[in-house]
Amino acid sequence: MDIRTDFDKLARKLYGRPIHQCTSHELYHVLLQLTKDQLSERKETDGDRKVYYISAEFLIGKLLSNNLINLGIYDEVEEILKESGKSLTEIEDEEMEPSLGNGGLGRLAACFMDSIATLGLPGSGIGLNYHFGLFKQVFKDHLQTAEKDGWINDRCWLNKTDVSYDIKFGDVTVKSRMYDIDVAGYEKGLNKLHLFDVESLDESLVKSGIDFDKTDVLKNLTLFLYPDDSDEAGNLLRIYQQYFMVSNGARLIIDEMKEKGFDLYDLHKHVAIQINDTHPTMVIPELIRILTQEEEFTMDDAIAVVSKTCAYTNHTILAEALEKWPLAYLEKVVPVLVPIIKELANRIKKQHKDQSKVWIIDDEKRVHMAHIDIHYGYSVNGVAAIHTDILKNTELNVFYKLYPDKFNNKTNGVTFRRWLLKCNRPLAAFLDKTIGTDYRKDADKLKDLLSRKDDAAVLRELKEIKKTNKEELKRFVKAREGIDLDTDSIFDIQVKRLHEYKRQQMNALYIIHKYLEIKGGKIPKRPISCIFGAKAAPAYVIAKDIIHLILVLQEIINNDPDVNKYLKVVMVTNYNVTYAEKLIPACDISEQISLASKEASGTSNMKFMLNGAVTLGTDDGANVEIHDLVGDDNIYIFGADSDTVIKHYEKADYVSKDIYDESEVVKEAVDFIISPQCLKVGNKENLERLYKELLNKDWFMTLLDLEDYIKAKDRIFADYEDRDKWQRMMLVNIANAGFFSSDRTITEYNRDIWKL
Ligand code: 26V
Repeated sequence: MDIRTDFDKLARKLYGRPIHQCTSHELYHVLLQLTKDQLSERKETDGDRKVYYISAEFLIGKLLSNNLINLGIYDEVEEILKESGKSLTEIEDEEMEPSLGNGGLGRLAACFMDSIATLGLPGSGIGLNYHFGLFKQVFKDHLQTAEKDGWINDRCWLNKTDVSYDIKFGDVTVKSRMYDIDVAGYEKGLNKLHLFDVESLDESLVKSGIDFDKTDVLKNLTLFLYPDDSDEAGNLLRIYQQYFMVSNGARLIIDEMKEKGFDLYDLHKHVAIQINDTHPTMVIPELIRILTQEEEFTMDDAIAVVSKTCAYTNHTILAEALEKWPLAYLEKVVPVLVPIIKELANRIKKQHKDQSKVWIIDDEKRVHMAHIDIHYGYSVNGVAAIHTDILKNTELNVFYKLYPDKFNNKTNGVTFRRWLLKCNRPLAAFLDKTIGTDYRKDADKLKDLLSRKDDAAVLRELKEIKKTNKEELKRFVKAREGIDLDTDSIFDIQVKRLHEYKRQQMNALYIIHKYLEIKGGKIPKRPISCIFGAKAAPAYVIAKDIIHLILVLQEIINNDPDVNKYLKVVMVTNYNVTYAEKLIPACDISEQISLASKEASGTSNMKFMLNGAVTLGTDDGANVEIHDLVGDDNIYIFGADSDTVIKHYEKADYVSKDIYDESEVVKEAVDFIISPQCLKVGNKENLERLYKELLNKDWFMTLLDLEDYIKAKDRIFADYEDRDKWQRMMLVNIANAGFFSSDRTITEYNRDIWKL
């Protein structure tokens, strides 16, 4: 049967009406069902060796369009809807986006699942079924507030399975339930994302905002992703979550081994477990526990087998983000694991008596989760070349000396299905027409575009596509934020989690600088729209202050008739995958301005590049590799390099106040934060705290790079006026983006680590 017949039949069956008489709400339901039926016709990819990608986050985004693309029925469905006077975009609005991730790390896991499926590799994702995900960001009085973000209903992609386990904690036993989401590969392949939930969960525990009783684990365990960990109860809950995830995962893996008739002593021959950051680290002691206590392995055998099965990916060098759980917390939540962890720790301590840096349990009785992974895993990888180098040479140097062969780099990637074919249909159609469709399966083929870099018609078309996408974003922003964007202005966009090291505050200081310049009569050649999207962790005070400053600037600048013709500021509400899909194709300038050495990779930099934006960034993370690929002429790099920054930290010789005192431009911008104008709109407490932080601490060296940033930004704005040059830069960036396909990344993981 064909799609048209199935679609119509299903509409009549579910709603007793033909397609053209159904509402968007009804049609979403019909298409969900139709797609699920199609997915169920694909056979799950299987094999004698399988990877399990365990991650606390899978930021999957909406799935309808993506599934339609990967099933190869998008165009047909779009056509059928069009004939009935409906649009797929409207129908997509009916889908809820699950916010099962914080940012890059979670989105990477989702891109990896897409590539694993597309490449036909046997592999499952293992994670948690958070009912309210992260949080929904709402701005009130120029401040971020958090609300719950529900997504689970009878119209979501979850399929209930009959897999359930009893998970025993120190004080309570919890019954789990596994839910699956099908992950379709492009044209072929089907894999499963397994999300574990608590049977006894009680959503009504959440009263106002995102507050809830943190002590009642039976009812709260999977309510939220990373609940506020600023207090002990929040921290304990994270440990409950992590153990719940890995214990379910370990049981599932062992059950699948047994079902296939494999010997558990051969676990490492049939299974690779990729540990996504340290959140799933307890899978190592948990597997050892199960094998020794339930399967009669000796400790030596269990450790040997598990160590050959688990591989660890590091996603950050920030010390505060590397998990160290107090042993006392683990004793409280997972007492059964503590003897195993102690045994693992003792073995290391005995081997490395004088090297306390590599111990698993430190003098303060804290368990260093990454150390478990490095000692008892067979692979340690960073996520971009510079990041892996810093791990080897600095942060994890003692471990690198012990295990040089374990360390390897896997530069991140993004799936081109979502970040090109889905989010930028005009560009995909243009590429199909200009270089053929091979790039869809072999991203390197984008290079064929390079031969057209002096073709005026091609360049003109690229410009028109950007304009179309800017108009689309303008409509979206108007509807969501009530703000008017000028599509002739330069769209300068910074979207990512709010963190001081990512330096949204530096971007804000530039905006102040430009505002003051315009007020002083220096009018830019072309209007500029500065767009931000970022959520701040609810307990991260300075991050919320930075959001406050941006919202205050938005209010002042957008309402100043002298300025708003030339400069606009938009902080979009509740930035998520859906918003990213609108922002990225419309972007001219991609802001990637982290303090060099601190951004492990970044992945929005890759998405922006692929969609024809030009990077303005520091030599950090994957920017370094973008720079290598496109050359000096097609990227704007500024600021101190990572060696300089690392030296400043070593010598502790960075004093932001000195820079402030020496530079009039810096002083003027920083002082504006506590100017009467800002204080009239914003809160004294928030603004003063941020001002003082910049002057007295500035741990992430914002002021160090500010002047250079201003210069680079003025240079990039000037170059934008050379329209030919700019369009050629767009083309060169798109053509070189093939390296950043997650298909390439997963091919490398498989070649070097999983060997499926
Ligand atoms: C976590 C936390 C939590 C506590 C407070 C401070 C803090 C700071 C950073 C983090 C990041 C945790 C790991 C993470 O999300 N890393 C991101 O992983 C992406 C995918 O590899 C990568 O592109 C980003 O550069 C990296 O920041």
